[in-house]
Amino acid sequence: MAANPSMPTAPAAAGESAPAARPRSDWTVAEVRSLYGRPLLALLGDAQAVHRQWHDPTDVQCASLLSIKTGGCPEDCAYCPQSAHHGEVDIAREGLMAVEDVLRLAERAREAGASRFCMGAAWREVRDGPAFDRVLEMVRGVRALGLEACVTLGMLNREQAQRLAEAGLTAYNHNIDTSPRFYPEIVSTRSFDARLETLRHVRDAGIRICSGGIIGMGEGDDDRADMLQVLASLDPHPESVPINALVAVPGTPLEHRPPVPGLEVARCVAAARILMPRARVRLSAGRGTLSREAQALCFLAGANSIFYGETLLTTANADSSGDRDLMEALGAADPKAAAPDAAG
Ligand code: SAM
Ligand code: DTB
Ligand code: SF4
Repeated sequence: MAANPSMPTAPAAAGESAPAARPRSDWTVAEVRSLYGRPLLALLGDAQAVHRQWHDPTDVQCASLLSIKTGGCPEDCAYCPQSAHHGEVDIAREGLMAVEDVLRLAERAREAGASRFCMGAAWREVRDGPAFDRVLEMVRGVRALGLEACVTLGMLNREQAQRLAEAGLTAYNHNIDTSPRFYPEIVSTRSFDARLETLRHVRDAGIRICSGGIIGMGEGDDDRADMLQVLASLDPHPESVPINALVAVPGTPLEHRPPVPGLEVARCVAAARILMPRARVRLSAGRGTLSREAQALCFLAGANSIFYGETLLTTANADSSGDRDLMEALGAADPKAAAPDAAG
């Protein structure tokens, strides 16, 4: 069937029961580039319609982030302050945190209104042993607090994904970061395909996928479109899609990149919403430099999750009291009243 750029769904296959339509996973590069380049007002309008069809527009999930192992990472990701390759970055390296300390912070995040707790480690990959066992303990503890648990630990093999699933992990964050074409300009120590392989292990273990990327690293609109095309080709789609605007950290090779204009973030969010209608699209890093109005536009474009709390992993996040004011001004539902997510 000929594809309509503003039609995110394919008709149900013969014999398939309701819902009558399922999201498409067969978007071509040309289709997505054309969608991405549409006039902004038309794109935003369609994204808003798709968003209202699949989601309660007042529902914005608050996720809290914690760096459980900081700095000294052997990978050379150009954007990342935690890479050991960027010796000029002012960062305090920290070993893996104790389980009790993590759970205390998770409890505090829950009291502040977070429903998901995400833990990040500056590892290239998971290695079996006491450190991984400790992370599994953290996952069990976070789940026991009634929170969704997400971790981002680098590459995983099949068995490690299975062990995370058995510990009750809700989602695994592993970003593809950018387009396959631009990727080698940003990371040289691992391949784009290796990212996809870890995502397959996560999916096969029955864990939800959180995967997105970063804009503002010097890529073009076609790279942004191609990144979304890869994500939207995963079948099923990632349950959550973080859209990060680069936080240009002094001492990293990307330190002089200018901030991404709010309208460009909104365009990327809108395209992600149309391509992956069921996903939680998370307005992630870089939100702190967006105006309230630009953020409101991103929520209208279909963003329905934020990182909430004073810090991201190592950099400052948007101010929490400002976030509470913003949510109130927008009429978003009180996150403290929200039930754990059914899908994202
Ligand atoms: N080491 C693991 C990995 O790379 O998968 C997990 C931690 S890593 C810090 C998690 C993600 O944070 C990266 O994939 C990247 O998309 C995002 N990130 C890191 N530094 C960033 C920055 N300066 N600005 C925006 N996003 C960033
Ligand atoms: C994601 O996509 N963004 C978060 C989370 N997943 C792990 C990380 C953002 C990191 C921003 C830079 C920092 O604070 O170190
Ligand atoms: Fe390491 Fe992850 Fe940072 Fe890359 S993004 S340097 S893998 S912590």
